[in-house]
Amino acid sequence: MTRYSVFAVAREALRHHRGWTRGWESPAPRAAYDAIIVGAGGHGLATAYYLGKNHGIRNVAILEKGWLGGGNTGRNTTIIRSNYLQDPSAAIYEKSRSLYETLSQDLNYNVMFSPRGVMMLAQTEHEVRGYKRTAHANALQGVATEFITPERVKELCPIIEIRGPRYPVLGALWQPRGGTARHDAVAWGYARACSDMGMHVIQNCEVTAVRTENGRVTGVSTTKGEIATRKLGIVVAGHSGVMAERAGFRLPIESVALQALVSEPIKPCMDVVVMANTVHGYMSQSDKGEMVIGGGADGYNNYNQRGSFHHIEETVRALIETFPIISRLKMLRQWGGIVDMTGDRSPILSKTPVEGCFINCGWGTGGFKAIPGSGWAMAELMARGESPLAAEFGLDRFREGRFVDESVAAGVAH
Ligand code: FAD
Ligand code: PYC
Repeated sequence: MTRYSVFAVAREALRHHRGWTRGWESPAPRAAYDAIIVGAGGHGLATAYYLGKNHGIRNVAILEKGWLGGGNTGRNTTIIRSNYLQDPSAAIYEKSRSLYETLSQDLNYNVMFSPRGVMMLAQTEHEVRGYKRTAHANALQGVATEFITPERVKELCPIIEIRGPRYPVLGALWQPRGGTARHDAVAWGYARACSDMGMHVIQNCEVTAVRTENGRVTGVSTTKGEIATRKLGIVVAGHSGVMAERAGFRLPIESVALQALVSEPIKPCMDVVVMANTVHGYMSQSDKGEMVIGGGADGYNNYNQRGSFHHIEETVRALIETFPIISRLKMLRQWGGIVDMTGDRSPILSKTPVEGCFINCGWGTGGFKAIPGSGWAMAELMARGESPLAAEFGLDRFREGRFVDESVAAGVAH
């Protein structure tokens, strides 16, 4: 390789990086696509990727009203785990976690998957019983988790005060292969892979209406014009109710802002992820050294994609009891994202009353971890009309009372 070509490679790498982080230019939409996905968050992009990779459907557009990953995918606290209670949940979340293990190689894009281990602290007898039950269920499902003692908690995370005055640590549900990944890289990696397959990722393109004829989808109206399709996937998280209304049906979904904040960077002090659901806070340390902290959802339904002051106080106050060393940390930023909540805290991956129109939503406070598995299942559902991973997550379960209750595993108070 000559000196010049080394520079050319470096220049190309830089251009590529910039392209995917800032100046990505959206192609003009075609008149028609074999499939359209609404929403370029992780779930929409992963759906498109597996439509192409697993089912050979590549004449696909992903339409995004804002920018790539600008919704919850770029706002979440990146916790990945599969320690759910019910069999259908364990199946889809564990499929997802296992796809994360090799996602960087698969996409040829470093998503910084870090299986550092996730622990959910038990700080009441009720939680001890609940988490032991989950550990037993996980053993039957083939998901590697265990219930560990307070002493083991301290060994794994020395900064935890296990003898707190109000809520001592009584044990924890530990998943050693749980962890984190870089959220925006997940969106960028899937988007680049979709684009490499010839798909169109089109930003600043809001879908304003769903067009139908005789109960069947025929296309969408967008801020960039009319586009025809006979297969439509709605994957818009906190705006699912709004989009469903535009398609002419209703969803059992509530939208609410979920809060998070991040501290100034400090030296490495914690190399696991800890969730403390009784006091309600969770924390991990980013590669830059910031403490990434999550709080609860706002106490009222809303579409306000922004932080709220009282959550900083509540969340930090709760966490200081369990992590006294953070008491003098300065907080740098806070934000919120609009999550889509179902009554049983499980997702919806489903056909809809409009033929050819499919919906993927209801991941609520916990869908980042599910992106690869959800995309895999949604693509199968759209391509073949059914998917074993999605079978129990249809809309009909709300009518038939077949709920998949995951209110404990959801992990976040709401
Ligand atoms: P999004 O990323 O929100 O993407 C939907 C996209 O649709 C958006 O980009 C939006 O602009 C677009 N859109 C909406 N309407 C239209 C329209 N009409 N036309 C075109 N585009 C449209 N999950 C975890 O597993 N672990 C965590 O630690 C975690 N922490 C969280 C912390 C916070 C603060 C928040 C807010 C969420 C957290 N979550 C977590 C949940 C997780 O972020 C979401 O479940 C997941 O990101 C949802 O992804 P998505 O692709 O469905 O949605
Ligand atoms: O689902 O693990 C999770 C989670 C953590 C914080 C928000 N959601």
